[in-house]
Amino acid sequence: MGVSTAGYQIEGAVAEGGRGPSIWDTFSHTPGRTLNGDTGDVACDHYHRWEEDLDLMAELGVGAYRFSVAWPRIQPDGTGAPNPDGLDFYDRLVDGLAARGITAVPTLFHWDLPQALEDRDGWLSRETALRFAEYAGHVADRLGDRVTRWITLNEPVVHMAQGYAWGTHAPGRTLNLEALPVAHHQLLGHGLAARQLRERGATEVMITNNCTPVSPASDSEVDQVAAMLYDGFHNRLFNDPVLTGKYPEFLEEGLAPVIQDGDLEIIATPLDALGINYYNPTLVGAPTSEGEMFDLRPIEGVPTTAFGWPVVPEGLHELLTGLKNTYENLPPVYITENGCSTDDVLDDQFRIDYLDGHLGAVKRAIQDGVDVRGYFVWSLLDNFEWAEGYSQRFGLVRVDFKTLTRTPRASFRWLRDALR
Ligand code: IFM
Repeated sequence: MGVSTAGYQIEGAVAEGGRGPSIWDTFSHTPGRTLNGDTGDVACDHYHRWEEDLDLMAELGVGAYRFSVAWPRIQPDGTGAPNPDGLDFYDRLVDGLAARGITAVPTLFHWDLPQALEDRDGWLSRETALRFAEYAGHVADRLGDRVTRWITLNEPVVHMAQGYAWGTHAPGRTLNLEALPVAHHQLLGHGLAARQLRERGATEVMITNNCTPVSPASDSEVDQVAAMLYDGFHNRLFNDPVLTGKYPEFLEEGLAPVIQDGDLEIIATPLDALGINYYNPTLVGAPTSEGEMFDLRPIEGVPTTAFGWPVVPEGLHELLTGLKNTYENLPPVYITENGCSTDDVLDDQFRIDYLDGHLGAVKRAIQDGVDVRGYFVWSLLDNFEWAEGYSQRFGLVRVDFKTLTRTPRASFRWLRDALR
């Protein structure tokens, strides 16, 4: 059991320790991009308060901490020699975790691409995949003597869709289907980085995919086709190539221009585990307007989180057993994120019920034969929720964003007691 966070969402200190600008600095400082113009400039100030945050984890009693390394701290321009101050920060963090008996599980890319790389076309360019592998090597050179479990990318589907197709996240491009190369280049970066990590002693390398079980809104053929397309773009575009070395057939033509010989072998470098982020299932119907491929429908009759996301614990059981049935060679699975946003309250019974329900779903999946090795709550702290700024509170621990005071919620005590 662990907790999960991400660099830009909690660290702050964007101009300290030699850090270079990331696409999220640029995006969040562009008027109109984030709710209330919120930025990650200070966030939870974890960069300075990391010891307090590690103490909270120790009190909670978790065995693992999934955090992300900010690429712009390690390579301010996205290339070249690593910045020692940046590496030092994560070095101290890893030592601090070890001192508290907590396993470090770093994610190497959680969306904060160095702006200098975006200026050279970001993940639309194959070059970024090569740079990512180089960066992974630098981080593993420093941390690989203590870290053996690594995550390459976080939710490449969200980065592609929101960042490059729809423009609702950094870098804010609106390329629609022209964003497809971003999928391939991220996956290539994953495969290349996995090899760098292995060469440096990593024993558990995984990618974290955001997955959702997809259902058609009705039995009609048009709804079923729409659901198949959505499943293809959201789930299979990222799971198939890493687990089977092939893209879904209907996407092969669109991806062909950027695929080079040998790429799929690199992408399918065997995984030691698959990271899954699950939040909710998706109900899909046929498009209602021209130019669309599908229409996402509300799921009626279930509670919704503060974000408006439907709460369906059974969806996690369905997802896990579905993965096992689909992929013969499914490696062990970690739930690398699961959690909910709630109102700004300390007595968050809603979160307790959410976590309890989802842990029950994981237990049933294990009983049904899925090899689930771990579960990370999203998130330890309230944090910068991307385009939604500070409006969505996901933390077991409340953060007062004026004073930066941390206050454990009822869910923190519930989990602590359960873990004891
Ligand atoms: O906050 C995000 C996280 O960065 C990626 N997965 C989903 C979370 C909640 O939206």
